[in-house]
Amino acid sequence: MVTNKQIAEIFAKTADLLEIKGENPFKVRAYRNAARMLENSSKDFNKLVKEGFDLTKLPGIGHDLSEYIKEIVNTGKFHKLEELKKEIPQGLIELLSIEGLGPKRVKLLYESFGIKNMDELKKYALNGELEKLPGFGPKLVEKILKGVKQLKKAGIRFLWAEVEEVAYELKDYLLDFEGVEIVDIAGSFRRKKESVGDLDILVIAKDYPKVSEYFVKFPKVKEVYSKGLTRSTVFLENDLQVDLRAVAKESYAAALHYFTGSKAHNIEIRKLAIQKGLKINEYGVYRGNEIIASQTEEDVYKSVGLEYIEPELRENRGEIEAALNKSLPNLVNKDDIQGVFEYVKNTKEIDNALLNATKNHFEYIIFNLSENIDELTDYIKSLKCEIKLITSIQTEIDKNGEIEIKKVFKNVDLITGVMQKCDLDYETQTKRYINALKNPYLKILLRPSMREVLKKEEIDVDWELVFDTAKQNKKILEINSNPRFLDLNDVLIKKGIEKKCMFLLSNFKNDCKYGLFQARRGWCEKDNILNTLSYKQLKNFLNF
Ligand code: DGT
Ligand code: CA
Ligand code: CA
Repeated sequence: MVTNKQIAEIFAKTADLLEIKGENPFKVRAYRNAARMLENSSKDFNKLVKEGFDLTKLPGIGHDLSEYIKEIVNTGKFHKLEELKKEIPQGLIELLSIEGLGPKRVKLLYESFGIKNMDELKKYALNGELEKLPGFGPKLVEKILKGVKQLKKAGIRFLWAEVEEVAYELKDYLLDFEGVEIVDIAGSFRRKKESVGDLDILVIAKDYPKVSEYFVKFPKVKEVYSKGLTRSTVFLENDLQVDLRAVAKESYAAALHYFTGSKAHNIEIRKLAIQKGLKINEYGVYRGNEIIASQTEEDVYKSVGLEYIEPELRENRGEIEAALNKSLPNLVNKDDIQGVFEYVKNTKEIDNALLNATKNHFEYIIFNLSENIDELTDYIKSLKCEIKLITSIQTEIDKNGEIEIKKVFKNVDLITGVMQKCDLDYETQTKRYINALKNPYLKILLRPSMREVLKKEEIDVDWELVFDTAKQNKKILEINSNPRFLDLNDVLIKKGIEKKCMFLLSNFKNDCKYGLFQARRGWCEKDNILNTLSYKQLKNFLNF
């Protein structure tokens, strides 16, 4: 359901972006007027559209505006705004959320200095250039700087892999302190979410004030934001926020559960507790005033009638129903992996992959080659080892969904494919995917949705149909382990699993751990992952 306010916001945003773009002021004003009209109207536009009411009968609504409102009610989106968002740099749009900066000023900043994002804005604010612009006094510049700082703190997210090292370093640092018994990193970090907003650390310690003193002296702390009796917050050098909380021993399981989240998961658990006449909060599970579960998280779940739910699943995406029905997935583990898929570009990378596979006792390696193919296939063929070596050639898939192979290669077992970047509409793009997945030569689709974590959304196609087609044609979809891509994402993996698709967990720097987290967040069991098969099973499945 779309509210009047949401429609108004879409029009107001459209007006802002048109103004930044320097469009005709009349057009800009028309959108602003439409926004105001919607906000002040006592009519429910969502309802009117759904009832098929002719909006042009209302004062001040012409044919165009009526169509726009219908579009927004029916699709939740406005194509003109979507187009503008593509045209105008994202950073420029973000500048609008800084207090004191409207579209006129953002436009002026862009035209005067080419400022396109917060970092550039900050630079010009600090070097004194900003104050030279008409209307930009020292007060405004100060306000802008404050706004930049707040927004950066509120808005930035980090890749999980980007905070991994410092997170564990900080954990070890805390554990080193006398009297610290337990340290756990909870929050999205524990749920292995591809990106994290901040770190939520829990400690059990004899003397929390002393631990807190020690915590803020961690060498990578840049700024101490607060230091309280049970909670302290700092910012690290890279602007990552870290919250440290002291927890009493008797509350630890409940606290760990609460601060692991997600919030949506917690809310559902709390509802279950209420149904059972219990109360759950970060201090414990209570019946009346008595704590009834506190030793482990298993106890917390048991108290509300559930099996233990792995942190990766705690997103309120069906895990609670599954735990009630005892149908939770048995998530894939690192130990289930029998062989690896490696992107290799030269013989050194091949040697590395071989060493790594030997160390991990893997049965086979699939080498994915995209360049120097003749040289590398010869090299692979010349290697003498116990490990079974499989070669795949990476092809590009063109805008029609056809694979491009420049020549016939010898000693090749498999063909993989990546979609070339093509701007196509939803229908055409879907057809292209379907066509590619029906190609008898293609076995594995790499980087299936072309996404980038925090940067680029997955491609917009009919995923249900794509998964159905992949399943019917026995095509494999990659779960890419590069923490920048993690393609497919967790939500799509889960959809694919419901369609019984098979996924390949590829390696990144000789390791698939980030992809494994993603696979687990997408509810993958062992049987959903191609490279948990033995070599014999694999050969059979892929038919090479
Ligand atoms: P992030 O930091 O944005 O990547 O995501 P989280 O999940 O780490 O969220 P954060 O840091 O805001 O809070 C940590 C956990 O604390 C969260 O996962 C669940 C819990 N929590 C926070 N606020 C609330 C709340 O209002 N209600 C409930 N039930 N739990 C909350
Ligand atoms: Ca967090
Ligand atoms: Ca937090």
